[in-house]
Amino acid sequence: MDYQNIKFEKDGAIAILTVDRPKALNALNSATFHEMDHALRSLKEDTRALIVTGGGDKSFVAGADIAEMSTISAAQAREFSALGHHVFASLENLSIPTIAAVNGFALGGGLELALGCDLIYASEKAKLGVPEVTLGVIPGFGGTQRLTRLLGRARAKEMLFTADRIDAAKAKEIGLVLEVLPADKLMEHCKAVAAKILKNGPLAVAQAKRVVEYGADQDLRAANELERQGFAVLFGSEDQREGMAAFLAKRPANFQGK
Ligand code: DAK
Repeated sequence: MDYQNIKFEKDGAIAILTVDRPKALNALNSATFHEMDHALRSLKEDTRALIVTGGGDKSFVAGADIAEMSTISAAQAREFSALGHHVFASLENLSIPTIAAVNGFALGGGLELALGCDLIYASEKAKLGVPEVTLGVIPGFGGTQRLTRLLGRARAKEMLFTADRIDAAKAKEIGLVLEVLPADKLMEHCKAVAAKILKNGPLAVAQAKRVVEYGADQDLRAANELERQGFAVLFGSEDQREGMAAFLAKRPANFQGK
């Protein structure tokens, strides 16, 4: 597929998906969602981490495309919402770690995109918010729920009700982003985090992601059962043998993801 709205590149084992419509501050229209869906489906086994960012120097993603949304019917809105939900769920369900490099505006659907990633890092220039109520709607791609799970009800409501655009420092203070970096160091930092993860057992990282994701929505007893299962499954892997043998032999582990 020839992409018009995204860039999809590889840097070793790291894939980089750039939403690239700088003229519209990388707003997400249906075509962009379809391209993202295609890109995520095309990921091969040699890709071990994914970084998502925005093209140009101003914006991560400034939301769903308001021009496209402005005239759609309720039925089309349901379709559009389903498409966004599908793409963000695909992102969330990837077994590899995903990192949002928030390089500028992350508003509405843009913040929802970042929330679909495992780790969020932001540039000092980033501005984050959910301004949907200023448009007479609410987030439609899972943002109300992911934001609440990440920040708790009160902070999520504050952001949703006020539509405030918060800066990166405030976003870090409330736990929305993990670290704030100078703009020109953001990608370097995200790649360094990915590289650190790549040294670890890929099956173990995937299990850690799975049990956190699925466990977070369950009670502690059920969630701990998930952990036990994940733990046990890894003892059937070559990586577990290799990781522990390497420790005992005082050498670095050579994980094969098997
Ligand atoms: N959609 C379409 N175009 C956008 C856009 C957006 N979200 N954001 C910016 N643009 C376009 C602008 O229209 C402008 O285009 P031209 O006029 O040059 O043709 C160009 O990008 C540059 O923007 P500005 O000239 O406005 O640039 P500024 O630096 O002055 O301002 C800004 C930057 C990010 C503060 C401003 O552009 C802005 O406020 N943008 C809108 C931010 C926003 O409200 N985002 C949330 C969108 S709502 C649902 C599904 C999804 C959703 C809800 C329901 N269902 C189906 C139920 C989600 C909704 C959203 O994400």
